Amino acid sequence: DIKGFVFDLDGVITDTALLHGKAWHQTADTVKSEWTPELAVALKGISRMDSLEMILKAGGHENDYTQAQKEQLAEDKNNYYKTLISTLTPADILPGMDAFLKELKAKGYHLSVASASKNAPTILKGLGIIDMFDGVVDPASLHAGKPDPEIFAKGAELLNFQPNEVIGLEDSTAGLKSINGAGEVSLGIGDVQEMHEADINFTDTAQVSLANIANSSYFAG
Ligand code: G16
Ligand code: MG
Repeated sequence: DIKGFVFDLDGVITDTALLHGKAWHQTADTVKSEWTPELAVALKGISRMDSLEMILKAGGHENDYTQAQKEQLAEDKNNYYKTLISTLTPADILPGMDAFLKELKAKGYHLSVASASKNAPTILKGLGIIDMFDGVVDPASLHAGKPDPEIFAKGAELLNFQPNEVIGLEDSTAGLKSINGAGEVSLGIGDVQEMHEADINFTDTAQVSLANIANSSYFAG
């Protein structure tokens, strides 16, 4: 029986990818790597330092910076990103997700967040929904980020549920691998092709509801 839901944040609850992209674009310009839409997609769900490495690599600059310089670049990105997320309000919750969260709370499900973002609590507060969650996984506590199963396993542990008692929601392939590796039911939001490893797939957040989940081929098929 499903008792809880573990939510990715960026791309599932709100679209911070646009804001991450804006900030990383500036970093890419600084280090003279080309900023492309493909790179923006590849960074979804990837931790801050791993994202920086991918941006440096894109321009062949991975050996041009010391560790201290890399940490400074990541800090500069995060400072700019923090000014961007300071403007978030409940209006920035993705379509359908506010109603879905309310539906889950009304039915007594327990909820947690498995985001790679160290800024997740700030974002959830801005969106006005932090109180709906029983726990937020601290990404600083992880040995490995997505696609490793650890973050979604911890999301279920926070709720004291077994992996097969929760549904994990994700919009990134790295995140889906984490959910599947943890042995949870995976719900992928996005392109069918990109989300083909998901147990349940919806192309848009607006389609996510308990009724549509129950009617999916995974549960009703
Ligand atoms: C998010 C974004 C990633 C970002 C990561 C870390 O993951 O998708 O692009 O690099 O968080 O964010 P921060 O720099 O704020 O710690 P998720 O897991 O919420 O999709
Ligand atoms: Mg995401």
